[in-house]
Amino acid sequence: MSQQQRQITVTEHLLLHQKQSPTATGMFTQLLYDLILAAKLISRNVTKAGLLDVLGETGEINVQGEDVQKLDAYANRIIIHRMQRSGALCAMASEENADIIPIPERFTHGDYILIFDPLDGSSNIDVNINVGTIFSILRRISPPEQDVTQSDVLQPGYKQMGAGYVMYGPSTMLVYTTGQGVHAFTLDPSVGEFLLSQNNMQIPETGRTYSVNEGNVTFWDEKTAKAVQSFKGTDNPRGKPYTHRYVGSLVADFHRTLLKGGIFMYPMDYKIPDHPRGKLRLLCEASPMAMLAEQAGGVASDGHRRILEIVPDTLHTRVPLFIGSKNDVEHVMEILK
Ligand code: AHM
Ligand code: MG
Repeated sequence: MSQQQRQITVTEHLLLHQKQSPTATGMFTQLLYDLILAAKLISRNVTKAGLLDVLGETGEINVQGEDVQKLDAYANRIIIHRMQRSGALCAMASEENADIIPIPERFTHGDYILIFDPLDGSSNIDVNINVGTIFSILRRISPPEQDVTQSDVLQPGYKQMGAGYVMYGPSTMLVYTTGQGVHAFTLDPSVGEFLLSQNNMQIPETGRTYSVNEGNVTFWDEKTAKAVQSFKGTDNPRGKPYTHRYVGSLVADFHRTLLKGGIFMYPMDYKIPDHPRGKLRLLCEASPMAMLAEQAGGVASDGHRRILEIVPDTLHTRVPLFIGSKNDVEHVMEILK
Protein backbone atom coordinates (compact mmCIF):
# COMPACT_ATOMS: atom_id res chain seq x y z
CA MET A 1 0.00 0.00 0.00
CA SER A 2 1.33 3.44 -0.91
CA GLN A 3 2.14 6.04 1.73
CA GLN A 4 -0.79 8.14 0.44
CA GLN A 5 -3.29 5.25 0.83
CA ARG A 6 -1.99 4.64 4.34
CA GLN A 7 -2.96 8.14 5.35
CA ILE A 8 -6.67 7.56 4.65
CA THR A 9 -8.55 7.93 7.91
CA VAL A 10 -11.47 5.68 8.74
CA THR A 11 -13.84 8.66 8.43
CA GLU A 12 -12.66 9.35 4.88
CA HIS A 13 -12.99 5.66 4.07
CA LEU A 14 -16.55 5.56 5.42
CA LEU A 15 -17.53 8.65 3.42
CA LEU A 16 -16.02 7.17 0.26
CA HIS A 17 -18.13 4.02 0.72
CA GLN A 18 -21.18 6.07 1.55
CA LYS A 19 -20.85 7.92 -1.80
CA GLN A 20 -20.73 4.57 -3.62
CA SER A 21 -24.08 3.52 -2.13
CA PRO A 22 -27.00 5.34 -3.79
CA THR A 23 -29.34 4.77 -0.82
CA ALA A 24 -26.94 5.99 1.86
CA THR A 25 -28.27 8.79 4.03
CA GLY A 26 -25.20 9.47 6.12
CA MET A 27 -26.92 8.10 9.25
CA PHE A 28 -25.03 4.84 9.05
CA THR A 29 -21.73 6.67 8.67
CA GLN A 30 -22.61 8.79 11.70
CA LEU A 31 -23.36 5.62 13.67
CA LEU A 32 -19.97 4.10 12.88
CA TYR A 33 -18.27 7.39 13.59
CA ASP A 34 -19.79 7.51 17.09
CA LEU A 35 -18.92 3.88 17.71
CA ILE A 36 -15.31 4.59 16.76
CA LEU A 37 -15.23 7.43 19.26
CA ALA A 38 -16.51 5.07 21.98
CA ALA A 39 -13.81 2.57 20.98
CA LYS A 40 -11.12 5.24 21.32
CA LEU A 41 -12.32 6.00 24.84
CA ILE A 42 -12.27 2.31 25.75
CA SER A 43 -8.83 1.93 24.18
CA ARG A 44 -7.51 4.80 26.28
CA ASN A 45 -8.59 3.02 29.48
CA VAL A 46 -7.60 -0.49 28.42
CA THR A 47 -4.04 0.66 27.73
CA LYS A 48 -3.85 2.27 31.18
CA ALA A 49 -5.60 -0.63 32.92
CA GLY A 50 -2.65 -1.52 35.15
CA LEU A 51 -2.39 2.08 36.39
CA LEU A 52 -6.04 2.80 37.07
CA ASP A 53 -8.29 0.99 39.50
CA VAL A 54 -10.05 -0.79 36.66
CA LEU A 55 -8.73 -4.34 36.87
CA GLY A 56 -10.58 -7.14 38.57
CA GLU A 57 -14.19 -8.02 39.11
CA THR A 58 -17.07 -5.75 40.09
CA GLY A 59 -18.62 -8.43 42.31
CA GLU A 60 -21.66 -8.61 40.02
CA ILE A 61 -22.74 -11.55 37.84
CA ASN A 62 -23.86 -10.77 34.27
CA VAL A 63 -26.74 -12.31 32.31
CA GLN A 64 -24.45 -15.14 31.17
CA GLY A 65 -23.82 -16.09 34.81
CA GLU A 66 -20.22 -14.85 34.58
CA ASP A 67 -18.30 -12.47 36.86
CA VAL A 68 -18.42 -8.94 35.46
CA GLN A 69 -14.94 -7.44 35.11
CA LYS A 70 -14.67 -3.74 35.91
CA LEU A 71 -13.45 -2.94 32.40
CA ASP A 72 -16.37 -4.87 30.87
CA ALA A 73 -18.79 -2.76 32.83
CA TYR A 74 -16.92 0.44 31.92
CA ALA A 75 -16.86 -0.40 28.19
CA ASN A 76 -20.57 -1.26 28.30
CA ARG A 77 -21.41 2.08 29.93
CA ILE A 78 -19.28 4.07 27.46
CA ILE A 79 -20.90 2.47 24.42
CA ILE A 80 -24.45 2.86 25.74
CA HIS A 81 -23.85 6.49 26.76
CA ARG A 82 -22.31 7.49 23.41
CA MET A 83 -24.54 5.51 21.11
CA GLN A 84 -27.82 6.61 22.72
CA ARG A 85 -26.93 10.09 21.45
CA SER A 86 -25.96 9.15 17.88
CA GLY A 87 -29.45 9.75 16.48
CA ALA A 88 -29.04 6.67 14.27
CA LEU A 89 -30.32 3.97 16.64
CA CYS A 90 -33.71 2.78 17.79
CA ALA A 91 -32.31 0.15 20.19
CA MET A 92 -29.21 -1.68 21.33
CA ALA A 93 -28.42 -5.14 22.68
CA SER A 94 -25.29 -5.93 24.68
CA GLU A 95 -23.71 -9.17 25.81
CA GLU A 96 -23.84 -7.69 29.31
CA ASN A 97 -27.58 -6.82 29.36
CA ALA A 98 -30.40 -9.36 29.61
CA ASP A 99 -32.87 -7.35 27.53
CA ILE A 100 -33.01 -4.93 24.62
CA ILE A 101 -31.63 -1.52 25.61
CA PRO A 102 -34.14 1.12 24.47
CA ILE A 103 -33.09 4.62 23.36
CA PRO A 104 -34.61 7.12 25.82
CA GLU A 105 -37.39 9.32 24.43
CA ARG A 106 -35.36 12.51 24.80
CA PHE A 107 -32.84 11.42 22.12
CA THR A 108 -33.37 11.36 18.35
CA HIS A 109 -34.25 7.90 17.09
CA GLY A 110 -33.07 6.25 13.86
CA ASP A 111 -33.68 2.94 12.08
CA TYR A 112 -30.61 1.03 13.18
CA ILE A 113 -30.00 -1.49 15.96
CA LEU A 114 -26.54 -1.93 17.45
CA ILE A 115 -25.64 -5.30 18.97
CA PHE A 116 -22.31 -5.49 20.74
CA ASP A 117 -19.97 -7.33 23.04
CA PRO A 118 -18.34 -4.41 24.88
CA LEU A 119 -15.16 -6.20 25.90
CA ASP A 120 -14.75 -9.68 24.57
CA GLY A 121 -12.13 -11.99 26.05
CA SER A 122 -12.52 -10.48 29.50
CA SER A 123 -10.76 -13.38 31.21
CA ASN A 124 -7.61 -11.97 29.56
CA ILE A 125 -7.95 -8.42 30.88
CA ASP A 126 -6.09 -8.98 34.13
CA VAL A 127 -3.10 -10.52 32.35
CA ASN A 128 -2.64 -7.78 29.72
CA ILE A 129 -3.60 -9.90 26.71
CA ASN A 130 -5.66 -8.63 23.76
CA VAL A 131 -9.34 -7.97 24.27
CA GLY A 132 -11.80 -6.37 21.88
CA THR A 133 -15.19 -4.81 21.19
CA ILE A 134 -17.34 -6.70 18.65
CA PHE A 135 -20.29 -5.05 16.90
CA SER A 136 -23.11 -5.89 14.54
CA ILE A 137 -25.57 -3.47 12.95
CA LEU A 138 -29.10 -4.34 11.87
CA ARG A 139 -31.94 -2.26 10.46
CA ARG A 140 -35.30 -2.52 12.25
CA ILE A 141 -38.06 -4.39 10.45
CA SER A 142 -41.05 -3.04 12.40
CA PRO A 143 -42.54 0.35 11.46
CA PRO A 144 -40.66 3.31 13.00
CA GLU A 145 -43.69 4.58 14.95
CA GLN A 146 -43.88 1.33 16.97
CA ASP A 147 -41.71 0.18 19.87
CA VAL A 148 -38.77 -2.01 18.88
CA THR A 149 -39.56 -5.67 19.49
CA GLN A 150 -37.47 -8.82 19.94
CA SER A 151 -38.10 -9.75 16.30
CA ASP A 152 -36.29 -6.59 15.20
CA VAL A 153 -33.20 -7.89 16.97
CA LEU A 154 -33.59 -11.65 16.35
CA GLN A 155 -32.65 -11.43 12.67
CA PRO A 156 -30.32 -13.86 10.91
CA GLY A 157 -26.78 -12.60 10.29
CA TYR A 158 -27.12 -12.20 6.53
CA LYS A 159 -29.35 -9.20 7.30
CA GLN A 160 -26.50 -7.32 8.99
CA MET A 161 -25.83 -3.88 7.51
CA GLY A 162 -22.35 -3.89 8.93
CA ALA A 163 -20.11 -5.66 11.40
CA GLY A 164 -16.64 -5.46 12.85
CA TYR A 165 -14.44 -5.29 15.89
CA VAL A 166 -11.89 -3.12 17.61
CA MET A 167 -8.93 -5.00 19.03
CA TYR A 168 -7.03 -3.52 21.95
CA GLY A 169 -3.61 -5.09 21.58
CA PRO A 170 -0.04 -3.90 21.01
CA SER A 171 -1.80 -1.43 18.73
CA THR A 172 -5.52 -0.70 18.64
CA MET A 173 -7.08 -1.87 15.38
CA LEU A 174 -10.50 -1.47 13.81
CA VAL A 175 -11.68 -4.05 11.29
CA TYR A 176 -15.04 -3.48 9.64
CA THR A 177 -17.29 -4.40 6.76
CA THR A 178 -20.45 -2.84 5.38
CA GLY A 179 -20.76 -5.55 2.75
CA GLN A 180 -18.12 -3.98 0.50
CA GLY A 181 -15.07 -5.93 1.61
CA VAL A 182 -13.17 -6.01 4.87
CA HIS A 183 -10.87 -3.17 5.82
CA ALA A 184 -8.47 -2.72 8.73
CA PHE A 185 -7.29 0.49 10.39
CA THR A 186 -4.68 1.11 13.06
CA LEU A 187 -5.09 3.79 15.70
CA ASP A 188 -2.24 6.27 15.56
CA PRO A 189 -2.27 7.49 19.18
CA SER A 190 -0.20 10.57 18.32
CA VAL A 191 -3.01 11.99 16.16
CA GLY A 192 -5.94 10.03 17.63
CA GLU A 193 -7.04 8.72 14.23
CA PHE A 194 -7.56 5.25 12.80
CA LEU A 195 -5.48 5.08 9.58
CA LEU A 196 -6.01 2.52 6.84
CA SER A 197 -3.63 -0.41 7.15
CA GLN A 198 -5.29 -3.11 4.99
CA ASN A 199 -7.87 -2.63 2.26
CA ASN A 200 -10.02 -5.53 0.98
CA MET A 201 -8.56 -8.25 3.17
CA GLN A 202 -8.75 -11.84 1.92
CA ILE A 203 -8.42 -15.00 4.03
CA PRO A 204 -6.06 -17.53 2.38
CA GLU A 205 -8.03 -20.54 1.02
CA THR A 206 -6.06 -22.97 3.19
CA GLY A 207 -4.20 -22.07 6.35
CA ARG A 208 -1.50 -23.58 8.50
CA THR A 209 -2.92 -22.90 11.97
CA TYR A 210 -5.75 -24.44 13.98
CA SER A 211 -7.12 -22.68 17.03
CA VAL A 212 -9.28 -24.31 19.68
CA ASN A 213 -9.39 -24.81 23.45
CA GLU A 214 -8.18 -28.42 23.55
CA GLY A 215 -8.68 -28.53 27.30
CA ASN A 216 -12.30 -29.26 26.41
CA VAL A 217 -11.52 -32.50 24.55
CA THR A 218 -13.22 -34.72 27.14
CA PHE A 219 -16.46 -32.76 26.63
CA TRP A 220 -16.51 -33.18 22.82
CA ASP A 221 -18.29 -35.85 20.83
CA GLU A 222 -16.25 -38.33 18.75
CA LYS A 223 -16.58 -36.48 15.44
CA THR A 224 -15.43 -33.18 16.91
CA ALA A 225 -12.41 -34.86 18.50
CA LYS A 226 -11.64 -36.52 15.14
CA ALA A 227 -11.90 -33.20 13.27
CA VAL A 228 -9.50 -31.46 15.68
CA GLN A 229 -7.14 -34.46 15.64
CA SER A 230 -6.99 -34.32 11.82
CA PHE A 231 -5.07 -31.02 11.99
CA LYS A 232 -2.23 -32.80 13.79
CA GLY A 233 -1.72 -35.38 11.04
CA THR A 234 -1.68 -35.37 7.25
CA ASP A 235 -5.33 -36.08 6.45
CA ASN A 236 -6.27 -32.42 6.14
CA PRO A 237 -6.33 -29.76 3.36
CA ARG A 238 -2.66 -28.92 3.90
CA GLY A 239 -1.49 -32.53 3.86
CA LYS A 240 0.77 -31.95 6.87
CA PRO A 241 0.40 -30.99 10.52
CA TYR A 242 -0.88 -27.51 11.36
CA THR A 243 0.51 -25.23 14.06
CA HIS A 244 -1.67 -24.71 17.13
CA ARG A 245 -2.42 -21.19 18.40
CA TYR A 246 -5.04 -20.23 20.99
CA VAL A 247 -5.25 -16.87 22.76
CA GLY A 248 -8.70 -17.35 24.29
CA SER A 249 -9.87 -13.94 23.05
CA LEU A 250 -12.10 -14.40 20.01
CA VAL A 251 -11.06 -11.06 18.55
CA ALA A 252 -7.36 -11.96 18.69
CA ASP A 253 -7.84 -15.53 17.46
CA PHE A 254 -10.12 -14.35 14.65
CA HIS A 255 -7.80 -11.50 13.67
CA ARG A 256 -4.89 -13.91 13.25
CA THR A 257 -7.11 -16.25 11.22
CA LEU A 258 -8.26 -13.38 8.98
CA LEU A 259 -4.69 -12.35 8.26
CA LYS A 260 -2.91 -15.68 8.06
CA GLY A 261 -5.70 -18.18 7.34
CA GLY A 262 -6.42 -21.41 9.17
CA ILE A 263 -9.37 -22.27 11.36
CA PHE A 264 -10.77 -21.09 14.68
CA MET A 265 -13.13 -23.50 16.42
CA TYR A 266 -15.37 -23.29 19.45
CA PRO A 267 -17.28 -26.57 19.04
CA MET A 268 -20.35 -27.80 20.80
CA ASP A 269 -19.47 -29.49 24.10
CA TYR A 270 -21.11 -31.50 26.88
CA LYS A 271 -19.82 -29.48 29.84
CA ILE A 272 -23.42 -29.53 31.06
CA PRO A 273 -24.36 -33.23 30.70
CA ASP A 274 -27.37 -33.77 28.38
CA HIS A 275 -27.20 -30.11 27.29
CA PRO A 276 -24.73 -29.91 24.42
CA ARG A 277 -24.07 -26.33 23.39
CA GLY A 278 -21.56 -23.95 21.91
CA LYS A 279 -20.12 -21.16 24.04
CA LEU A 280 -20.11 -18.17 21.72
CA ARG A 281 -23.11 -15.90 21.33
CA LEU A 282 -24.71 -15.86 17.89
CA LEU A 283 -25.77 -12.21 17.79
CA CYS A 284 -22.78 -10.41 19.29
CA GLU A 285 -19.91 -12.81 18.49
CA ALA A 286 -20.53 -15.44 15.80
CA SER A 287 -22.65 -13.41 13.34
CA PRO A 288 -20.43 -10.33 13.07
CA MET A 289 -17.30 -12.49 12.70
CA ALA A 290 -19.14 -14.62 10.10
CA MET A 291 -19.98 -11.54 8.03
CA LEU A 292 -16.33 -10.46 8.12
CA ALA A 293 -15.13 -13.97 7.25
CA GLU A 294 -17.46 -14.31 4.26
CA GLN A 295 -16.63 -10.81 3.03
CA ALA A 296 -12.97 -11.86 3.10
CA GLY A 297 -13.64 -15.06 1.12
CA GLY A 298 -13.73 -17.36 4.16
CA VAL A 299 -16.42 -19.60 5.64
CA ALA A 300 -18.29 -19.57 8.98
CA SER A 301 -20.36 -22.54 10.07
CA ASP A 302 -21.83 -24.11 13.19
CA GLY A 303 -20.53 -27.38 11.79
CA HIS A 304 -23.56 -27.97 9.58
CA ARG A 305 -25.21 -24.64 8.75
CA ARG A 306 -23.96 -21.29 7.51
CA ILE A 307 -23.77 -19.08 10.63
CA LEU A 308 -25.34 -16.16 8.73
CA GLU A 309 -28.53 -18.16 8.09
CA ILE A 310 -29.21 -19.16 11.70
CA VAL A 311 -32.18 -17.34 13.20
CA PRO A 312 -31.54 -16.64 16.91
CA ASP A 313 -34.20 -17.83 19.40
CA THR A 314 -33.17 -15.34 22.06
CA LEU A 315 -30.85 -12.36 22.45
CA HIS A 316 -28.23 -14.62 24.02
CA THR A 317 -28.50 -17.76 21.85
CA ARG A 318 -25.17 -19.62 21.70
CA VAL A 319 -23.80 -21.57 18.74
CA PRO A 320 -20.79 -23.75 17.93
CA LEU A 321 -18.42 -21.84 15.63
CA PHE A 322 -15.99 -23.03 12.93
CA ILE A 323 -14.57 -20.06 11.05
CA GLY A 324 -11.69 -19.21 8.76
CA SER A 325 -10.14 -20.50 5.54
CA LYS A 326 -12.65 -22.04 3.15
CA ASN A 327 -10.85 -25.38 2.72
CA ASP A 328 -10.16 -25.81 6.43
CA VAL A 329 -13.73 -25.10 7.56
CA GLU A 330 -15.25 -27.27 4.81
CA HIS A 331 -12.89 -30.08 5.83
CA VAL A 332 -14.30 -29.99 9.38
CA MET A 333 -17.89 -29.84 8.11
CA GLU A 334 -17.21 -32.96 6.04
CA ILE A 335 -16.06 -34.86 9.17
CA LEU A 336 -18.99 -33.61 11.27
CA LYS A 337 -21.56 -34.71 8.66
P1 AHM B 1 -16.51 -13.53 26.97
O1 AHM B 1 -17.42 -12.83 26.02
O2 AHM B 1 -17.12 -13.81 28.29
O3 AHM B 1 -15.18 -12.84 27.08
O4 AHM B 1 -16.28 -15.01 26.39
C1 AHM B 1 -15.97 -15.18 25.06
C2 AHM B 1 -14.56 -15.66 24.93
C3 AHM B 1 -14.03 -15.54 23.53
O5 AHM B 1 -13.33 -14.34 23.36
C4 AHM B 1 -13.10 -16.71 23.42
O6 AHM B 1 -13.03 -17.18 22.10
C5 AHM B 1 -13.70 -17.73 24.33
O7 AHM B 1 -14.52 -17.03 25.23
C6 AHM B 1 -12.68 -18.46 25.11
O8 AHM B 1 -13.31 -19.40 25.91
P2 AHM B 1 -12.51 -20.50 26.75
O9 AHM B 1 -11.84 -19.76 27.86
O10 AHM B 1 -13.56 -21.45 27.20
O11 AHM B 1 -11.52 -21.14 25.82
MG1 MG C 1 -17.71 -12.15 24.42
